[in-house]
Amino acid sequence: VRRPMKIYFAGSIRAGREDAPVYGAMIKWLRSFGEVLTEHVGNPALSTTGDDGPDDRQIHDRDKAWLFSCDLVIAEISVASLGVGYELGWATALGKPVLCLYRPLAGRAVSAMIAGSPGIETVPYSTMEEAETIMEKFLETRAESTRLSKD
Ligand code: 6IA
Repeated sequence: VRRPMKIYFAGSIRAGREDAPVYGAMIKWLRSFGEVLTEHVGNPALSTTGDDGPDDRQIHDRDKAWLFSCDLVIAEISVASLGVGYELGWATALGKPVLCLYRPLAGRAVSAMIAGSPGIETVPYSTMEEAETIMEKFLETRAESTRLSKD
């Protein structure tokens, strides 16, 4: 019996919400492939300071549990975020397949700890259509390797 794939989507929250609509579009597209555990990342109305919401310890513990239980991680890293980098470190340590997407910007290069990690596929894109093609290829390859490793 195949359960739906669990996808952990990572994107900047306190490091800046200017790409929230991009995260939202990616999450919406990813929903047809599986369960996206972190849908709030794409919510443009998400408050980043938090008054009545969960406290930081609760956010950390819940996200860490999702990271442990996910099948793979996809991150949009055009807006560089400490939290996303931390999640990517854990994801690679846990052996999860990781895809990082970014829009190349003049004068800014992706951290060597991400671009140079053998456990992370770091791929540039410029249009949403391109991003979808990259994500689809990644998801297909990962679904395939999951099947193969079960035989
Ligand atoms: O350092 P950053 O805040 O940019 O880190 C963003 C990453 O950390 C995302 O990929 C999330 O998975 C995780 N994260 C950070 N803050 C939150 C959060 N806050 N809720 C869920 N995941 C988070 C909600 C707002 C809160 C302050 C009330």
